[in-house]
Amino acid sequence: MRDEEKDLRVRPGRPRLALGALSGVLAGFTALAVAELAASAVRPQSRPVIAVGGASIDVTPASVKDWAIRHFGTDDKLVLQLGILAVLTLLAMVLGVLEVRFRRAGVAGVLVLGAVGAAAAAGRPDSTGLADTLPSLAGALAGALLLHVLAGRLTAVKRSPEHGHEAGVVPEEGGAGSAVSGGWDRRGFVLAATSAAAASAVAGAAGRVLNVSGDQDAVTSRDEVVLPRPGSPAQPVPRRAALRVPGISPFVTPNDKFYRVDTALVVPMVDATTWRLRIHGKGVRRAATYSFGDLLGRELIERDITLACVSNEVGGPYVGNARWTGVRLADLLAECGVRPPSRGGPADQLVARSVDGMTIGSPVDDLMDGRDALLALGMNGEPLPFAHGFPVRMVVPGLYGFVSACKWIEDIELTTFDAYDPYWVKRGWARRAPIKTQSRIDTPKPFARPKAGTVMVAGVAWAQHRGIDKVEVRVDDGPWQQTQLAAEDTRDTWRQWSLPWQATRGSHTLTVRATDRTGTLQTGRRTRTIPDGAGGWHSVVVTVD
Ligand SMILES: Nc1nc2c(c(=O)[nH]1)N[C@H]1C(S)=C(S)[C@@H](COP(=O)(O)O)O[C@H]1N2
Ligand SMILES: [Mo]
Repeated sequence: MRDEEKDLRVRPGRPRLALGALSGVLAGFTALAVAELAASAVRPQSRPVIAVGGASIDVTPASVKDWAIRHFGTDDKLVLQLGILAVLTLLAMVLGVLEVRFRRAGVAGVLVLGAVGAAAAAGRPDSTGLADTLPSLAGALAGALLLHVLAGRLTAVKRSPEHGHEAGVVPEEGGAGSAVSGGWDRRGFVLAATSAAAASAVAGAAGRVLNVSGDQDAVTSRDEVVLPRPGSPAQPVPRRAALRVPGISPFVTPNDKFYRVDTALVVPMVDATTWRLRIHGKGVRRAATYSFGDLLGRELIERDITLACVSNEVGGPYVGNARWTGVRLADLLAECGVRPPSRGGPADQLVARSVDGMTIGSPVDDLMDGRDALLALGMNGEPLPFAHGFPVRMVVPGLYGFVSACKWIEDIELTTFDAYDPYWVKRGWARRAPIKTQSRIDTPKPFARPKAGTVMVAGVAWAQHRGIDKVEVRVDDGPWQQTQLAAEDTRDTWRQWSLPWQATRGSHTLTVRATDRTGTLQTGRRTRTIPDGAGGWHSVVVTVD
């Protein structure tokens, strides 16, 4: 910088700090757009927001995660991504201002953010290596460059072509039509900003399209799956298993209504034609690898199984019932020479690993005790939806999803509970988590205002693999009244119940409790979801008019 320019440089006033903030936001936008485009050459999961989001899910304490699931449900991931974008926007504004105020500080900040994104991407459990850092690095470089250029325009001291004097000496901010004024290059700034914005929009849109079309092989492979007729079909659902009470959960949960709980910010899109499942580990005498075709060619069994999430609060929505088609996991394990500990096998834990690096551990004894532990390929008559684990997932009656229901499974390792803690266990959840007997009032809804007279109280109760034998409802502090149970489908499914209640005017509390087939009454002791599932009775307060 020439001395005269240094002398003439003016301290940026408020308007230019605002434009600095805008420059920061533009640089951030450019960085994300370039990263989007770069990710299409690597993989969608390597995008910085996804990588940082995934990493933050992994380091989030179990209680916070549980809170997020409770409050945002299946939208928790959207909320997380919007949160990250909001934080990034704020940081970008600050870095933009810093860059105008103290040259290079903002640019350095952008590069640091890029390094954070790159580190997060490389550290993801499903990372493919250094290539995953490319989108963050390319994005940060582009963002840093743009910020440097824009801040340069904002602090430029230039000769004004029209007036032929140093712009810096013009005291007030830009008069209309002057290219340079108040110590900044207005025309240059507008030109750089608009062209960068336009180029980024194009790059970002192109990247998005490429990232989506990269999933086409997976979509095609799913479209082409024809599920053979199961060799061992499920018995038809008894007609009287489904009560006709308005507001009760449908006996079979439709796929698009089935709850979804997982850590995947981007649903893994797996191509079934290249998918493989490996079974190996302790006590596996014949390690084996299966293709999707191998599994489809085996005898398929079809079973109704109710799946429940350990994060489901008393009365919560994270439970669903579906008809699953798949292969019996115990057969596959036996083929590989696996013996359960009860028959002298050395491995007491089966760890399932998914393509996105999730690990889920189940007791080998449970999987091989005769229950219908499945490697499921089908859900309610169609191939698994991508969000529910296509091409293959585990489903085990009687165990919470986090210790049994690995989606997008690609590896099964036999090990011991002593030797390995899977994902959720590392985060404070239980190693073993059989389903707790639970019941839920579906109707009336909390704070409903039914009319006095007969009000149908109805809902579902579940104790998978034990079965439900009794459901009782209490009005206020009255006696427990036995409800009418719908027919049982199987002991692995939930059971509907109903009670016609002669409702009297005023506010009332309805409470439900179930008894399972072992004779055990659902505990009334309220416990948190962590570490092994919520306990307690579900209550609903209604006002009868
Ligand atoms: N790969 C993978 N599998 C997973 C999970 C996950 O986060 N990743 N979450 C588990 C949990 S906690 C539950 S409750 C079930 C939920 O299955 P669903 O989303 O199909 O209802 O999937 C299980 N399988
Ligand atoms: Mo779960």
